[in-house]
Amino acid sequence: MALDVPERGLARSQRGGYTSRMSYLRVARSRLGILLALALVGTTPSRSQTTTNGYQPKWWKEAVVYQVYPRSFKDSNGDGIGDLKGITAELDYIHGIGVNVIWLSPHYDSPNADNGYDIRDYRKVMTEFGTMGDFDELLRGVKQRHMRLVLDLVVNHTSDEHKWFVESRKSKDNPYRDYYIWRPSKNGKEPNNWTSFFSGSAWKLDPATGEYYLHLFAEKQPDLNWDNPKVRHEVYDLMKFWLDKGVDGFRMDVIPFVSKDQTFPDLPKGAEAHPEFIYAAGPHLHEYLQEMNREVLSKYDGMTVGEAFGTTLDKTPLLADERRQELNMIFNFDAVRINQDNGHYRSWTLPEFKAIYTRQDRALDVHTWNTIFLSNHDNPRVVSAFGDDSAAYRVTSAKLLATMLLTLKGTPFIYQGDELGMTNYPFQGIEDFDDIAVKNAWKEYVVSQKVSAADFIANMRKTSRDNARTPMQWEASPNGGFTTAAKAWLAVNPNYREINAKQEVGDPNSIYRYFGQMNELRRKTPAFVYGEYSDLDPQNPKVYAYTRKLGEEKYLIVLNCSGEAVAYSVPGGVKPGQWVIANLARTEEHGSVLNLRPWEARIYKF
Ligand code: TEU
Ligand code: CA
Repeated sequence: MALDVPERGLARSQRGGYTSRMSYLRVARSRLGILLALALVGTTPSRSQTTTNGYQPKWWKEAVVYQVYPRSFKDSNGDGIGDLKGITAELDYIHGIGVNVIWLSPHYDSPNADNGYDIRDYRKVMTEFGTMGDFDELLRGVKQRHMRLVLDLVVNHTSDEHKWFVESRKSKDNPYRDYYIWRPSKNGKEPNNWTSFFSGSAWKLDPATGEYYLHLFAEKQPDLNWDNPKVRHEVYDLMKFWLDKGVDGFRMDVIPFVSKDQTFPDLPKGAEAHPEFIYAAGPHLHEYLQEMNREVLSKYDGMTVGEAFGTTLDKTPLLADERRQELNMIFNFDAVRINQDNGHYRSWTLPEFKAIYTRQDRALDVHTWNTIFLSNHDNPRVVSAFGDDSAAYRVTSAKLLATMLLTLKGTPFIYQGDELGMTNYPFQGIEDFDDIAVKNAWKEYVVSQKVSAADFIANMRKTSRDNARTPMQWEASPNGGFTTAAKAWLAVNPNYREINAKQEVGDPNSIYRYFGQMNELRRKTPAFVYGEYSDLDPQNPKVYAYTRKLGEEKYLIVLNCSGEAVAYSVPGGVKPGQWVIANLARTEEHGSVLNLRPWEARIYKF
């Protein structure tokens, strides 16, 4: 039934800004809508929603999300590992960035083969992170500050220590056998040539029954069999368990991979380098997501964002067009991975980068919402990858990236530490890394294929996920104030003496404070959320200049994405009084030429 997405969480979404002005009306309208729809069962319900620039307003379209990677956020008990109490203690710090949603990377019981993305018990908190009581306290603290909490839903696979898998591997007739994907060998080898993202075959021979199980990630992350309805209902139940506690939705880990072609053909020739495009194209994906929506999501006012690795832009509406009732939005990898191909660093140009956002804008209509992100726990630090992390330009370029992130079209995601301008880590050798992806790749490339260790490390210094996983830098004390232990689980970046939260919270010119200003500006500027996007100068190799227009309001965002001064001509010019914000001291310029300093970002309003 084409009932509008339930608005019953609206009472919670009245956070000021332009949402609140409309919310009474919307509550009234949605109740009326339900009555009307009930009265009109069998006829086509009419949709008389107020739209903004064609978009249906939703709280999650207007939100700014902050991702917390609990292991590296803050250690409260001196064991060297971040924990839930540590997050609760710093909620004011997070609130001070001006964000309104927190996405928590996995906090569930896990043996940590992949830092919590290998779950042993979906209803238990990881012992190192605390207790369910600590979780409830965190959730309360988030709500008290009028923020929302979104969890990581990792259900393409579990840990091999999950009780389902412990049972499943015991025998071919175990009741849990069909919870996972088991196949006999083919001609004495693996069932097909699928590869794992963490090196080697995606199949592992299990001695107990002499069959192979599928694992698209680590051996300790067996893939669940979503074609088994019991598995799907287990997932729906655990989702309800957390939603009923009051969490506000999910980020869904590699969600397009859940449906597999159970005939398991080999990867076609040419597809081997990027198997994600095959893995994301399973036959029942949309059927399962629509079922999940019907059974769970449609009953809550949560938000969902699918990590859609392997989903091409043309397929995005299949997952996120609101009329299809699957997910609210997805992460598209084109921008964040512009600088690497399959883990290998590649150089890129600004016109290539800008073209991605224009393509996204053209491919997605008013029914499909987008996300904007340039970093997370799987990618290098944003300022190192997209800005300039040298002493001269780190602060300015990090602020430029904040300006961009918060004014492009889509819900922005900020990764912890990026609000401080934290940088990549100066890795020297393999012993500096923790990530299973790096360790397995070392065995594959350096040990087996004799790739030079120096080349391997040089590449990982630019691309490794551990760059983003080093602990948060809270202050200038040992270990950056992350822990009182002698050693953190992963070394703190030695630049913590200059780059840390204590310094930045107290400095009105810091990156942290600039994020706060930009978020405040965004909150009162619907044009940055719903406004039309237009790239003014796609071929310019140094300047990214675009407009966001909503009704009579038009904003110009000019970003000098280079370390050189650039004289940039604005069509029509700018006048005194049109300046809104900049990442460097304001210069009184008007006329048609803007003299932009290196990494300068400015916003004007027309
Ligand atoms: O990531 C999956 C993913 O698509 C990649 O970013 C992947 O991490 C990378 O290609 C490997 O080098 C998700 C999680 O975000 C990641 O942390 C997990 O390791 C992975 O799924 C498995 O759960
Ligand atoms: Ca701890």
